[in-house]
Amino acid sequence: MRLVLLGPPGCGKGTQAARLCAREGVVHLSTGDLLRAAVAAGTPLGLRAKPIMDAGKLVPDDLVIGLVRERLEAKDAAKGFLLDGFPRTIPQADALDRELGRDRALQAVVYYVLGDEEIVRRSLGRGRSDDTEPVIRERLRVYRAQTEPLVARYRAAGLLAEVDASGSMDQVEALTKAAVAGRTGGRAR
Ligand code: B4P
Repeated sequence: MRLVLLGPPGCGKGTQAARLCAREGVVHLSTGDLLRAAVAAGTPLGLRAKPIMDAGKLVPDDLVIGLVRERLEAKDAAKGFLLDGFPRTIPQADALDRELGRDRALQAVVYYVLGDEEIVRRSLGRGRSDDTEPVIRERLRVYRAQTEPLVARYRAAGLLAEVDASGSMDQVEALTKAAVAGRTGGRAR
């Protein structure tokens, strides 16, 4: 299984990624989780990332690309991976294509569709320090400008599997499972 989960911030990518990885036993690579861990540990990367994340902006591409490259080159990622929250920009997508090459090319990009008001509602309920309403709305603005162009790119590549993210967690999980199985020939590996 070599997947990307794409969608607006707060649509539930992280929630579904955790469920999929637990079921399939593949590496779950969440750039948001890696960055929050760096912030909590007070590393140089974390110190740079914190004010950017708190403002609802994207951390610079070179920092995030370095994190992902290191993780994808680890041995356990050879049997499969699920990228949650990466790529988020065109340069990140270009770097990912270069890193994977033809041998490990992506099998599918699951694209979660959810309206802004439900995103605001869910994110406020999450209670993270970067989840105030102005920051959530800024993240949505940044998403439209910098991440949404990836939808057309992956659609043109025949990789996009669209999933309605408005239902319950279990409903979205069932839709995700069906979308992924269709792309990977039955079993999602
Ligand atoms: P992320 O950690 O990726 O988080 P997110 O996009 O905000 O949320 P996600 O979509 O995973 O939603 P979740 O499951 O939590 O990014 C955080 C920040 O890190 C970014 O703003 C950025 O600054 C930085 N960053 C990360 N990756 C980067 C990159 N590649 N480049 C640059 N910067 C980067 O779900 C949200 C809430 O909804 C939860 O409370 C959940 O319980 C609930 N929920 C989920 N599914 C639900 C459902 N079906 N019904 C009801 N509630 C649901």
